[in-house]
Amino acid sequence: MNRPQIILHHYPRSPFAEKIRIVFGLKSIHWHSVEQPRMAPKPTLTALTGGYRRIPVLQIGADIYCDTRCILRELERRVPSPTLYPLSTHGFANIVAAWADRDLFASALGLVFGLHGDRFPPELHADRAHFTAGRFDGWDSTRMKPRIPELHAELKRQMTWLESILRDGRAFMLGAYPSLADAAVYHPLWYARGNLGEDAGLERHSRLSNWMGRMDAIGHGTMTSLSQEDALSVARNAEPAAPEFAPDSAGSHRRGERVQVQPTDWGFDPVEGELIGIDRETISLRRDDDAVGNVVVHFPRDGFAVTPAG
Ligand SMILES: N[C@@H](CCC(=O)N[C@@H](CS)C(=O)NCC(=O)O)C(=O)O
Repeated sequence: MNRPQIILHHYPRSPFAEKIRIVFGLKSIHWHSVEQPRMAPKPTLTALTGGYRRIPVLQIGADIYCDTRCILRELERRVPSPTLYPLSTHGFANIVAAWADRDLFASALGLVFGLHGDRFPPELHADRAHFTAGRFDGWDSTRMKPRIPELHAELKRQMTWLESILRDGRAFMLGAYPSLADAAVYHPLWYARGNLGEDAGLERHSRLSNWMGRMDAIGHGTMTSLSQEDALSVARNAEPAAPEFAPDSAGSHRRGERVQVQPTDWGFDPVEGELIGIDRETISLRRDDDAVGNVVVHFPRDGFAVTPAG
């Protein structure tokens, strides 16, 4: 039987994409890489998603998974071993990941934009200003510059916490095996190290530096490049799978209603479609698109708002 292609839409320098790539390594996954621009417009990506432009996006046939939380849930379902939640670490791993994706990422990003904002082209600054609609300052180098000392202190404090977790000699954040917590802590530090070098201050935390070395060694699995056009035809030639939803957790939402789904933190482009399912973890919308035909777009509940379309 042919295994469905696992396609990642991403760009090399994206930290959230690195969170997924390292999980490909952890699970020894063979995947297809579609490189997308780091700024809007991203016409092939938004043809698949219906407007969502953040990176990364996972595509499996005509199923489109937005946001790393939703992507990882699907990867864990399809490739359960080795698990992202070894030895019942589900709750801890998710809590650490929520902190890393938000707080650790915000200090790493703020410091990169504060220290090196002038390295980025004006178009990128304009794009990120639109992207955040002034509600998240991390990508704003003018606002970040005066905060550099505070951001340095914050990142140092966060790295000290992580160093102290590793003090008992454990190999990974939650014990002997790598988990979601490791992937989530890794991506902001990978981004800080890649952009700030020694200024990131990792070398001053020897256990954390060694842990980074162990994470680097995990790699990205094996990868084949795919063109944006080929990814669109994969979607056109596939039918969306029929997902399962947990009963009794749809709240006031009804299957079949037209809704809008929108991130609540940054990148507020809404996606409209027919609600085909919703539960505590996932929101799934059907869309019919001229370029890609019938697709189902999946989002996590966490960090997304669902409202009636209108
Ligand atoms: N919560 C989202 C965050 C995704 C995110 O913010 N990605 C950044 C790149 S690392 C982005 O989309 N930046 C704007 C862009 O690339 O156009 C996730 O977990 O996927």
